[in-house]
Amino acid sequence: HFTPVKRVLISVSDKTGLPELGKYLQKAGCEIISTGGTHRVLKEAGIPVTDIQSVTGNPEAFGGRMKTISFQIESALLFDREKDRDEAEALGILPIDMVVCNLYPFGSVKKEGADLPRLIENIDIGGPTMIRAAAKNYRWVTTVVDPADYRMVMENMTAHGGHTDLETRFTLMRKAFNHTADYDSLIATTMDEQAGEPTLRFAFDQPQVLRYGENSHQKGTLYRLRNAPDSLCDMEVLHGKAISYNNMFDLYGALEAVRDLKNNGCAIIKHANPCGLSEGKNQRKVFEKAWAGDPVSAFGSVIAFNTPVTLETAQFLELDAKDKSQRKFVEIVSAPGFEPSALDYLKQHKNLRIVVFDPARLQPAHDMKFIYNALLYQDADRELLDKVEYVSHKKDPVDEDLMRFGLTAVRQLKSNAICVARTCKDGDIQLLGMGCGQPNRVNATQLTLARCRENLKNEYTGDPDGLEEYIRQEMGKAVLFSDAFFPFPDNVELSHADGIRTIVQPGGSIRDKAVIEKADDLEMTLIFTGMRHFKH
Ligand code: 93A
Repeated sequence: HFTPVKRVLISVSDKTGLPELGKYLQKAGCEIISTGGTHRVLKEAGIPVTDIQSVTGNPEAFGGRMKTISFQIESALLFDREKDRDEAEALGILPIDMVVCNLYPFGSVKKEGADLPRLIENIDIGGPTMIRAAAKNYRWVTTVVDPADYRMVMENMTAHGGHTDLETRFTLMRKAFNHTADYDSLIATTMDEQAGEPTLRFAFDQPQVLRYGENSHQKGTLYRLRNAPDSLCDMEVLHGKAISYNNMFDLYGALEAVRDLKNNGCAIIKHANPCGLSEGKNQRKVFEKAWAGDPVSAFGSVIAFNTPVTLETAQFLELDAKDKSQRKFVEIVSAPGFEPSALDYLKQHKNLRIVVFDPARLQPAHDMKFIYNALLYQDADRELLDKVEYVSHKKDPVDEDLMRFGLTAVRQLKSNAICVARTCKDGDIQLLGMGCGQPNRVNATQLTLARCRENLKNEYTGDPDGLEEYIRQEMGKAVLFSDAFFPFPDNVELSHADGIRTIVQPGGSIRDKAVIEKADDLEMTLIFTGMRHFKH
């Protein structure tokens, strides 16, 4: 399974690490064959090189379009070292044992905005031909397409007395075919773009088999988008049980919810929806406020912070409480980092997944849903609002931070979505209630208002007779947000009945006028953002 590396063809556009590799091969006693530019760099490093032309028997022609493409080179890479031995000898073909090749930089010139002729000039033909020939013959030939692999290849040769092993050649062969497939995909999609008929070609790799899919009768796997600079797959799991399908989806929701929050932010997620959300100066207090958003649902939730977690914050979970019923069990705690003492504290819970991921990294460009062999594709919903389009006559201003917070929350909730947010006495901002995933918007409003009432009741410490008044006062200071327009004035009336005085919604209904009139009658402030945030 070991093949000696005696003759090596090097033809690279990216010259990174080339002299080091050349020197190593020279020392190992290899003959190096090389094309024009590569030849020059090797020669400057004092490495003897066989000119490609002396092997092909032809000149480099047509401005470099014909360098390696030839009967001689492809034969030397392709012939079966057992079956074709005599034929190769009769034809005077000497084997080439290793190809080191990386391609014309089509991707980089595209990024630079190259025009079609320049793009075309940067389509490599000879390189992929050699790479594919060598990769096909991996039983004998080593294919190296990435300068990052030079060290590994040199180490492999050193370990095996100048030979490479079959397993390594197989790995490099897979990499080679993926490399040429990616390269051709990029060319094909670029040409489709040029024709105004854009195609999508995504490749996913590094499969991680999950415990199961959304439910135990479904299989589930997590794949990473190949060559993406960053991915949620790159999160660090410091502790706990294996991550499941639902965990991943909820974690994405948690990170999205907390990404655009200011100061210390905390999101508590159930079924991808934030049932608790808060931002403010003190992380522990913010955590408490998020938890108070729905203290029942917070059990078994996925939680994300946008700042490193302190011990004080972690201790809110009371994982060491003597009375076990007081311990707050959650599925995941994710943050950009953890104080060592906080980490030790959280590790007390053996199943809790502790994840390191900074939500600021989350910059999704794509949003996709796979529906029966069809792909629904759109840009990710990253915007909040351009400008406020309409403010009713009352014009009670909504604080800028509360506005951003409420819109962030309602954008992250499944439609139809309503939520109420408020600025607390200490300046922190809190999601007071939410209702989402309802076909009927009135129901979403009812759920939200009921949750707000419940939460205000929970926090109220005064005389029972004063509760209603307290609720009205607090609701009056809060703001109700809707992800889409109100088709009828009914939601305005409902909100008003529970003390809400300010509503933010996109507007755009044919009955906007009736909705505005109702708000005016009830002396409420109505703000239109002009931007809908449906989420399915
Ligand atoms: O124009 S090509 O498609 N024709 C060829 O025959 C050929 N052989 C190698 N491009 C060809 N190459 C490519 O040239 C390699 O893939 C590599 O990217 C580049 C190296 O050229 P140089 O050594 O002259 O810098």
